[in-house]
Amino acid sequence: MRNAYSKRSVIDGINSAKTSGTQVWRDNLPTWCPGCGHFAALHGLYESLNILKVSPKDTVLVSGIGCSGRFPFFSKGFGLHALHGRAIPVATGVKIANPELCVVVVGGDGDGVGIGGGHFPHAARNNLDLTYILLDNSIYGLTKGQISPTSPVGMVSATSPYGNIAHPLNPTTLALAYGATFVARVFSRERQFVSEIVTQAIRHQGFSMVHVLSPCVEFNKQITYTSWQETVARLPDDYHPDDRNDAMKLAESKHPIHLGVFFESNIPTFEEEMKRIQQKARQG
Ligand SMILES: Cc1ncc(C[n+]2csc(CCOP(=O)(O)OP(=O)(O)O)c2C)c(N)n1
Ligand code: SF4
Ligand SMILES: [Mg+2]
Repeated sequence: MRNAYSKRSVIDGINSAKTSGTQVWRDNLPTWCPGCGHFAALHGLYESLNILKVSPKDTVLVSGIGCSGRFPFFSKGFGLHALHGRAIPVATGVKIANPELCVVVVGGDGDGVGIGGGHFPHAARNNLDLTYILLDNSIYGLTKGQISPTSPVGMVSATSPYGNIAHPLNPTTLALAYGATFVARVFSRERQFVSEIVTQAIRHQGFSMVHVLSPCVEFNKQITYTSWQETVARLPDDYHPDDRNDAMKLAESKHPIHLGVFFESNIPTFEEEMKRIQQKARQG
């Protein structure tokens, strides 16, 4: 599998990125390991912002800590590298201070459903107009390979030499249960699809969550491009993402792991409600 990410293919990837029309978004070259799933997610985000014609001056990328947390360093626009697990509250402050900004939150599985797991439900239930890109590699990548809240039972890692005994959380079903108004899952091998779905997520008015299956090629030897490739499948063509219970059933499936938009609904955002209450208060 690693052969697919030879030095040549990395150079080809960089060259094709140079001609993809996303130059406006690129800053420093990513320092991730060659083949890391986070590359496709980053490029998918560049493409989405390009498609939506959002300018860097109107964009804020807020991240937590982790390999995933390095997004703001590799993108133009404003960026905040927050504390571990605290990207969502920081992004909440940014969005409330200036609702005109396009605010994208990026974090890992450890960051978002481990240490930061208490913030995710509240941003979702409040329907803040944020896009949350959750990069799930089922491991703590930056700290070199400890089990995370999405690691499967039995997984051997630096902190589980005899196999993980805790049951994994599923970020997609969590987002649905928390009341997120746009919930999707993608696989970082499919960059075009990543950018299509992230574009829809940013367009969505309200809290959108994109769960990205994003392999850590360095430290996770169990959850890999190959293992996911063998298990993923697009949602059925006739599926309509308008029923939370139907979405939950499909999002729970492990064979296959479905990809696509599970759920979307349009209700007032937190910012709209805040404006309404401010007007009411002014009227006395
Ligand atoms: C308060 C705090 N606790 C622990 C750490 C150490 N730490 C840094 S990144 C990380 C886990 C990152 O894993 P994940 O969020 O899955 O991101 P990945 O690196 O896999 O993309 C941990 C435990 C920290 N920086 N701050
Ligand atoms: S350690 Fe894993 S998550 Fe971090 S850059 Fe390398 S492959 Fe990616
Ligand atoms: Mg991780």
